[in-house]
Amino acid sequence: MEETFAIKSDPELWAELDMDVERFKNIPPVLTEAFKNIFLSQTNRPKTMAYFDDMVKNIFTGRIREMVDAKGEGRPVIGTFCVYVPEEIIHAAGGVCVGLCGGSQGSIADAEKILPRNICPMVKSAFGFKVGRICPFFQVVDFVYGETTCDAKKKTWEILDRYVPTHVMEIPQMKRERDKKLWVEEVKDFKAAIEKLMGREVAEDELRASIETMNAKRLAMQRLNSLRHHNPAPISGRDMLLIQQIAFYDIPERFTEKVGELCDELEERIASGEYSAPEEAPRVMVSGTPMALPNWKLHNIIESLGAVVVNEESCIGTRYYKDTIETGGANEEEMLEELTKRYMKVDCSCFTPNDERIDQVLKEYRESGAEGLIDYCLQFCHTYNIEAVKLREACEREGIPFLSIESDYSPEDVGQLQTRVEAFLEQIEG
Ligand code: BJ8
Repeated sequence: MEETFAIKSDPELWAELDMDVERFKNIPPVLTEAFKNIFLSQTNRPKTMAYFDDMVKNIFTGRIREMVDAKGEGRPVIGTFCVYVPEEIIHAAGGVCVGLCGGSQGSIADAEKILPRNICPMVKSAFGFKVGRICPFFQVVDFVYGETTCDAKKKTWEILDRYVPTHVMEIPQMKRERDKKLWVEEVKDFKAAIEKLMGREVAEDELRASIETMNAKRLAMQRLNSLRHHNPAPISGRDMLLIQQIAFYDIPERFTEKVGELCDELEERIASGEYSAPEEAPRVMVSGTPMALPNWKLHNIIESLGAVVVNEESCIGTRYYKDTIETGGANEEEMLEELTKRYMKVDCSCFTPNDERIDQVLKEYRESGAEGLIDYCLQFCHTYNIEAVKLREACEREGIPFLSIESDYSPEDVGQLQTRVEAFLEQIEG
C-alpha cells in the first residue's frame, strides 16, 4: 500500500470559494484513509492507475484550481446531476461540466435539516453539500442544471435555487415522437442559457468539435470496459468504478488520453497473463442506480469477499458511454437532432415503458461474462426499485442468479449486506 498517499488540502482556495473551511478541512484526511483501505490495499493494480489516484489526490485542490482558472478566463463552469444534461454543449462553449451528484453520508445531516428524511440519499447528499458549504465543486460552479427525472430531484431544485442559480431541464418520461420534439426544444434552451452566460453564441464548428471530443471519450470508455471483461479480469471493479466516477470531473481530452494509456496497459497485461483477479474469482455484474463519489460501499463488499465486479450498468457506468453521436450533421439543427437521438437512448428507469433497459442489462451481462447480477437501488428510488421486478423476472427466465439490494450511504447495513452478498456468491459458485 502506498503509505505516502494523501488527498491534498488548500484552505486558502477553499476560503476564496466561501466554504466552511473549519469543517471541510477534516474531509481530506478521512477520505484519504478510506481510499487507502479500499483502493491502495489492492494488489497487482495496473501501473497507469497512478493518474487516476492523482486525480483523487487533487480532487479538492488542483482540479478545483483548474476550474477557478477556467472561470477567470470567462469559460462557464456548470454543475449537473444527470447524464441527460448534454455536456457536448458546455464543452463546445469552452466550458467545464462537473457532475455534482452526492455519494457521501457526511452531508446528509445538513440536508435533513431542510428536506424530508425519506428521500433518495443521492439528492440529500448533493443538497447537503451546498447548504453546508462543504463541496468545492458546488462552490465553484456558475450555475447548476437540474432535470425532472424523478420527484425528489425536481422538487429539490426549487429549494436549491435559493443557494445557487438552478435551471431545470424537462426530461420527457416517454419516448414518442412528440416527446422527442420536446426534448430537442429543451436542448436548445439549454444551449441558449449557456450562451447567455458567456455573452456569445456557440459556433457550429465548436459544436462539431465538441461532439467529436465527447464521442472519443465515450469510445475510450467502451474500449476500457470491453478489456475489463476479459476472464481473468485485468482490472478490479473498484478501480473501474473509480475511473467512471472521475469521468464526471476530469478534463475530457486529458481523461480520454489517460484511459487510452490504461487500455494499452491492459492489453499488455492480458497478453502476458497478468491479472487483478484470480481466474476462480466469481464474476458479478452490478446494475441500477448510480454510485457517485465516494460511494464505494457495494464494490468494496463484493470484492473484499473475493469476487470481482465485471460491469456496471449504471449512469456512472455503461449508461454514460454506451452510445455516441452520429457526426454527419451538416448544420447546427442537424447536429442537435443527432445529439438528441443519442441522449434519447439513455435508458433511465424514469422512462415508461423502459423495456430496452432490461434488454440492455441482459446484453451487458452476456458480454461481460458475469455469473450473477446484483441490482443496486438507492433507498427511496421508486423507479429503479419497481423496475427491479421486471429485471428479476428476466433473470429468472434466463437462469441468471439475481440479487436485489436497496441501500443508502450509512455504514449501518454493511454487515447485513456482507451476509447477503456472501450467500449470493456461494450460490454462484454452486
Ligand atoms: S439518467 S439514473 S443520472 S436520473 S437514484 S436521484 S432517479 S431517486 S440518479 Fe439518475 Fe439521470 Fe436516471 Fe441516470 Fe432520482 Fe433514483 Fe435518486 Fe436518481
